[in-house]
Amino acid sequence: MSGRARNGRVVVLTGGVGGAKLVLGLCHALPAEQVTAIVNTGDDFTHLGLAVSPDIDTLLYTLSGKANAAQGWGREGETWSFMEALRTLGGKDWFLLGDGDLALHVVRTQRLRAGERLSRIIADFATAWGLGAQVLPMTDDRVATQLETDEGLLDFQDYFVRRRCEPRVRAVRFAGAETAAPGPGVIAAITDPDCRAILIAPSNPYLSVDPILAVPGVREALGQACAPVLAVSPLIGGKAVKGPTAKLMDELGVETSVVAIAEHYQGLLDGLLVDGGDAAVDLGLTHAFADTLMLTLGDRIRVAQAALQLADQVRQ
Ligand code: FO1
Repeated sequence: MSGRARNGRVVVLTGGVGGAKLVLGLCHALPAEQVTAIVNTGDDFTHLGLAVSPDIDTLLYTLSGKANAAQGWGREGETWSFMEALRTLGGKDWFLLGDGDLALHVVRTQRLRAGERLSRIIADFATAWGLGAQVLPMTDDRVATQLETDEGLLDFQDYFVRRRCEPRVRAVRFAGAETAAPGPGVIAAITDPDCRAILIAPSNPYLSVDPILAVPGVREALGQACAPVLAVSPLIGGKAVKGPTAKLMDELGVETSVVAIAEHYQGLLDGLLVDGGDAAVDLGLTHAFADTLMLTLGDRIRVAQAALQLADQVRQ
């Protein structure tokens, strides 16, 4: 492999909380300008008339040092006057919008209504907050993740936040995906000949990564990429760190194991970074082991470096 490629860009397909940790680690392991995050927008929805983009915002907050690390979403030091006032008026209060967070939604909504593209707006937010990394929405078109459940068809945030992932899921849909176009820069980033590695973040494969893969052209571009495609397993010792991954896998009739993760991404991957707790498995795929739990910044950098090392190994 050429030195040029080793120094090239790293592209990450990511959802919110877990993925943002890996992207932050990469921004410390490399010059942040070499990192491109292609972000799930299937969770986006309109709430109280405002356009909310949870995964993109989690990336923006995490990379700009504004994230509420304990919560995983929203801003550190947030205040909640808006929610308190909303409750006194009987407004919908199941989805918490902090006062500072609200600014992002208001500006995004106003600019979208004026006809601007989501990708342009997010690029401007990233510049305003001094981000080195590129944050690219998977699409500027509307793709809505929906869950077929025992309570009927639920929109993503209805299922995830309002119903706390309690309904049993039978299938996951990405409404609008068939006619969506990849966001500006998405295909170019994946097929860039100078790209060093394409990483699939340890985000929920079914809810956070699959919507990105459902955008026409993305899978094909991954198949044509010059760079190796690697995933970081979202499981640790056969369990999900946080969120509904294990419950969902169970409900979809998939064994909660790293083997199932490898099978899920079959045909896409050149390698898989697996947690050390999942060591005794035969994956039929190039893989490496690392402690993939990302509690501290040091952990995030370590996992990023382990993923890059595996990518460079696969390329040789
Ligand atoms: N997650 C929650 O569990 N409860 C909330 O009230 C909530 C509000 C919220 C507001 C803005 C935002 O950007 C994200 C928010 N999230 C909330 C997180 C989010 O809905 C999910 O974590 C993601 O969509 C899943 O990746």
